Amino acid sequence: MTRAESRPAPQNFDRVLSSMCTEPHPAAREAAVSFLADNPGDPATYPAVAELEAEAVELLGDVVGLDDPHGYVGSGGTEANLQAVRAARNRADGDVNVVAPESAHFSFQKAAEVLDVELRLAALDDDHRADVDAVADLADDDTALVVGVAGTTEFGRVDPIPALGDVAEDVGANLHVDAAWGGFVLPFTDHDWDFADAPVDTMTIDPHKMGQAPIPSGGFLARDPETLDALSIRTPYLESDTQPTLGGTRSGAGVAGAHAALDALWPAGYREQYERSWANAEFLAEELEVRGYDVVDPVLPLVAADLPDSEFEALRERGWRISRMAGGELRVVCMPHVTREMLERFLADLATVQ
Ligand code: 0PR
Repeated sequence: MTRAESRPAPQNFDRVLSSMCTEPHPAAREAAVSFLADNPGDPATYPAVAELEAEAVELLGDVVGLDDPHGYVGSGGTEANLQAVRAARNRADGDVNVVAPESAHFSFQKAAEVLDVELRLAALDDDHRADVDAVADLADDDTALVVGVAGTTEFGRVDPIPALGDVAEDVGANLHVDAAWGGFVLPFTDHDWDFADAPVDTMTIDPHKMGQAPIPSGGFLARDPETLDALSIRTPYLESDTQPTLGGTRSGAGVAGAHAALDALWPAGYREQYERSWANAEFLAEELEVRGYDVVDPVLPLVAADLPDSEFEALRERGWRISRMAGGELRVVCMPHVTREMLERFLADLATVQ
């Protein structure tokens, strides 16, 4: 066998229920391949990809209710969350803290460690959302950033963003919304979550999750140019003077892929996808309930349910890519590649292991 023949094939998505990533839109895949060698980190040498990035940021602004967005396409949610913490820290004086709900993604722990900032985690309410009183109790004059999550990683919950904005204003802190996963479905719901709904300063929204862009493609957005100024480092030997990004050399594939996905899908394609995903989540939640499982009612297209270990293991043995949350619940993320037929096959397999 040659080395090429023995090389593992890329993941087939037919049984992937555990991922917040998905197959890229065909136009995004094609754009990514053609921009593989372009470096958005050096816009003077690679102006075409820089233009695509500026357009992608404008389109992301439309998604999140921001007329004049400032930001960039980065490596993903971890980088954007870290940059939000960094911008808030750089704009404040002295030792600062960040207040986030316990449901916040673990990337905030990485950010706190890298930036040497205290992270205070607030308790949740009965529906897995940030408890505003608990956040207010933890926030003080040294709080540089209050974090809300719009589409939590484990249960797909939406924190009360406007109320968190009030807390942030009371203590003079920035408000960051982590919509890494939820950002491409929330525009089609009634939730208050974006720059138009609350005094949001910064936001994470990842094209490489629900946005159907290839990996790596993350979004970091800010309301004010001063936020990017607070992140900017001088770049003496490049034609451009400063860089607000964390990465230096960055992925042209990610930028071009994000641009192509947004161009093809915003808004009608994303709306259709949201409606399909939501219908699938409701279907799965109902079918699991009928079969006697405890289901956490979905709010966005993500279903969590209790599943005995033996059944979980048996399903994994059948090739289902499923995962458990910290509390032990099975989480099924109704991503674009998750079709009704796929869920029906999953339920049929579940019946045989029950
Ligand atoms: N913010 C939220 C709300 C997230 O859910 C995630 C990742 C991040 C930030 C960090 O984003 P990056 O991973 O892009 O840095 N949430 C997914 C999760 O933990 C990541 C993931 C994606 C995990 C695909 C597995 C997988 O197959 O579930």
